[in-house]
Amino acid sequence: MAIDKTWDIFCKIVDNFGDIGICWRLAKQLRSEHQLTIRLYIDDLHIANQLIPAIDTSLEQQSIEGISIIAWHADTKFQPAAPVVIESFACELPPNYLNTMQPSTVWINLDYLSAESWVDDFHAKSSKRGALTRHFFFPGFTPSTGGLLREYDIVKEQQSLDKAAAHQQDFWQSLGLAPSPNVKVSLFCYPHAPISALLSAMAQSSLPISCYVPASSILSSVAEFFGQSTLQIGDTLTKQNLTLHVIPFLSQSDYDKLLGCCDINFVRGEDSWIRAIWAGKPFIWQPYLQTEQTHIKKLHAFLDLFYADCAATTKAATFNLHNAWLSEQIPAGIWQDYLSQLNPLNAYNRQQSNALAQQTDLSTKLVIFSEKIIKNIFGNKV
Ligand code: TRH
Repeated sequence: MAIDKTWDIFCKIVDNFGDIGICWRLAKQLRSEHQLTIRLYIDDLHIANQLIPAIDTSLEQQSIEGISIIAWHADTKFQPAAPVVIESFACELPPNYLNTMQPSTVWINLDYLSAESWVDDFHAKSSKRGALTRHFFFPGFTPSTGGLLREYDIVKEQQSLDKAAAHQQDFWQSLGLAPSPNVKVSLFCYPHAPISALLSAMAQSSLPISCYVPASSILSSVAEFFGQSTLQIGDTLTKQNLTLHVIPFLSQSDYDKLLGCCDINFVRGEDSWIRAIWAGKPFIWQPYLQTEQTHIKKLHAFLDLFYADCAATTKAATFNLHNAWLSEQIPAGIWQDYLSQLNPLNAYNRQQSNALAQQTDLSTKLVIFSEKIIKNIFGNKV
């Protein structure tokens, strides 16, 4: 029996860029590293366009970087389901597509990432829906989960960027900036974070800080801190020991470079969080706000797992800054303590990045998982 290596991925953009950010990376990796044919259904091409600038929002179907991108709306005429279907983040497959699925279709719900211990038990469970079976695939940090989204060479690339001053210089120049000798901080966060308190702590730092802010919904808070009504891409502002640069919203690969070129990365949600891990630099993660303090549980589960073997002083400085970032205040002392731990944190995060990169990555696990199910159904006929 010939194997059809087509996979369908469904992406519903709830808000922000995480859903499409993850689906786009996954689609590209499944194609380039696993030679699969990918049809990516996206429900909001306009938001996707900000992350994938090559998208023509007027087209129903188009091919970008070898991925077939299809507009998903109420009138979409679906082709028969591919042998493997990824429903990202429980986005609910449309009924007229579900009708084309067979009992043998491998239907995988790709869930959100969490470091909580329950993930190990829930990963790879399944439930029946009529004649169909829906499998629950949970990304995670331990070998018994679905793993982390990681391209084959990303860690190596980030580490060589770290050693190559000339490549870093090229990157800064591409943004119209000179390389800075200061402590370099990238800032990507939700608008409810205590942004003004952080900038104020940076301004009072004992070390000079260069902060890089990709254009996003936080610019009005940043403008307010500097007493401006608006900010433009390309603006540079200074206050005491802080110099802040407003940079464009970058391509995903340039954003990776920004993370690799900075000394501290403030990241959020899911995808930028994972990228900060692969950058191997100290980072502060702001989880996506959820009800019932779920995001705080998620943050603490991650900090406990990731920093389990970290020296007590370094760990305390890291936990304190994360907790302050979730609150309304960042006392200057907490920021200063964190700065004093940059060297040990750098070494520790690099080591953790290397250790996690030894585990099988999420796309490979998805492929192994689906092949196993197909073998169970068809036996040696495939
Ligand atoms: O945008 P987010 O807040 O996405 C969130 C989370 O994924 C959350 O879990 C989910 O529930 C919610 O969406 C719906 O943060 P995240 O996940 O980091 O996604 C941002 C994407 O934007 C990521 O792919 C990196 C990318 N990015 C760039 O490409 N260029 C940039 O300049 C920046 C700042 C980000």
